[in-house]
Amino acid sequence: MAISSAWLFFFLCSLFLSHGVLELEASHHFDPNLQVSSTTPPEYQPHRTSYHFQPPKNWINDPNGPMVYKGIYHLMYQYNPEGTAWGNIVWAHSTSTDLVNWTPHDPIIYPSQPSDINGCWSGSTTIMPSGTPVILYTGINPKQEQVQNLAMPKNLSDPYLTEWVKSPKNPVMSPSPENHINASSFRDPSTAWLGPDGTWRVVIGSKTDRRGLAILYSSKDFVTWILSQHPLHSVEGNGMWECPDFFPVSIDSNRGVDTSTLGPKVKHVLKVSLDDTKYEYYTIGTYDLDKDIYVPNIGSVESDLGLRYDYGKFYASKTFFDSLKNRRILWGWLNESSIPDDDRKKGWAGVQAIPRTLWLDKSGKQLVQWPITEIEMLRGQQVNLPQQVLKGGLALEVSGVTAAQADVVISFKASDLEKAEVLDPSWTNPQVLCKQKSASVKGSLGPFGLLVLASKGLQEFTAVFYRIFKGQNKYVVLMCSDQSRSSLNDSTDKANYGAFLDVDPVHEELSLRSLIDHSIVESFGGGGKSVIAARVYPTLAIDGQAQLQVFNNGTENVQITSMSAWSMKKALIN
Ligand code: DQQ
Repeated sequence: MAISSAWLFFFLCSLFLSHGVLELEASHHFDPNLQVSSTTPPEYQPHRTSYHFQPPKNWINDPNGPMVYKGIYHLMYQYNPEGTAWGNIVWAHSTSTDLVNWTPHDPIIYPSQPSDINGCWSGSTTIMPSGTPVILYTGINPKQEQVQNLAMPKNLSDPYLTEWVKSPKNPVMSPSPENHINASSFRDPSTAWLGPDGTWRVVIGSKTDRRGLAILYSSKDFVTWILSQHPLHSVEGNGMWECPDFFPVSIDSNRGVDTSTLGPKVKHVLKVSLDDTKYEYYTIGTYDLDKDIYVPNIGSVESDLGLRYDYGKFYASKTFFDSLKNRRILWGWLNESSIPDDDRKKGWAGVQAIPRTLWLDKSGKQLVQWPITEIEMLRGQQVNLPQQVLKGGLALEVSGVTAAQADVVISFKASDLEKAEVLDPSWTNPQVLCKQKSASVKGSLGPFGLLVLASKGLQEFTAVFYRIFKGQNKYVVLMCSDQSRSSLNDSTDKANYGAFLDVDPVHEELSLRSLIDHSIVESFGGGGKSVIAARVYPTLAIDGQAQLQVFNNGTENVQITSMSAWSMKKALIN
């Protein structure tokens, strides 16, 4: 551990270098050449991940139908077997006994009948009361309409469920002139839930003009579905809702509950993935089964004023109830921030975030997420820093860990809170604030946090940090993930991400955990109250050349109350 002399260099350089943000469209790419660009990925790949889920090659996007069946975890996902851009989509399939190491199987759903001949898009699994899983997924029919299809396992005694059969009744839900459903915006069935009235309900993402919709269907037998008179919920102005997820959370415990659980002990969560922005929002509210409507709590909204699972690059997520360990687990897709041609050269694009356990915070105001504990089985060599004061303007290098493949946990305590900068009331957007006040912009209480995937001379680094501001009646904590200096490759998207963190620095320490995996920095602030995932492509800070530092670029001292970092082992993935 040594005080980094490079810190001053980084700070001075940053005054002169541009922090321009190149926003890449995070949507599916449609380049026809890249849709069939499959090659053998090069042997040496500094950006390939070691413990995040990905197939050996090609494009992946949304997680589909995650579940546990007969003790085996299943993950299906949108996959292009032929190229490194979105296209030719099938449901690829892997299984695991620990959610960390994964075995690949053949795709289970691919175009084979009229109702999905032009594509097998996202969907979900529902576990029947008998224990049998069934899949509802979106198919694209010969008229390019989006319809919903049903599939069942062929052999229930096979815990790996490698073969599935499609219902001869497909499609089981379709747009028509009578039902006024928009045929090009009708997709991504959720996990269904069963009411005490013996009726199944499911929501499908849609829109009418600019109104985002969670269209509701009901069924007694899971085959014949009836469109409800009204959606479960809808909001004017935010466009197409993709991948809706609707589930209960316990109000007095961290334990997950089955998707059909109702009653006074639960609140409900509706998450929507906004096609327009490629961000996800969730609300917490109340589900009235008799009226079949969901009403978000007052102030809980699907917009930038509302809550997100992740304030970085994270999309098309889906939860499932893990009946083995009574927890709800969240999967989400981390898209690339590189240009499609770089994806073609490396032979793959897209990874899944580390599965996260998710529950309702004791305040009832938001969800909390934490990496599944199983991931800790990969922790190897551990390094700790002793408690100490980190003076303003200084950085410490943490040596002895594989900094490109690590799990880092740190806590800070700030004492001179009265010296915090005053929060301008117009600073309401945390991402904009993190863009304006990047890691190199000196403050008073902050920026302090981690420099990860840092090169020796700090020509490259990703900074994950906090700033504390004095708000009107309380202190406000800003969490940022600053990618603006993450790579010397200027073609990548280096947008900064930010979130406000609901932690009171007067009484609480500020904890931060970052999972670093070559081209992924997944950071959990305040024990998982705000989460930011980023994709970065260093050119110097790779493998053994990457460094980890703790830094304080504020004028005031902060205390490091605890810090541990682990080298992470490689998982056996596909
Ligand atoms: N991806 C799928 C769609 C979904 C979108 C297609 C979200 O079903 O709406 O690959 O990323």
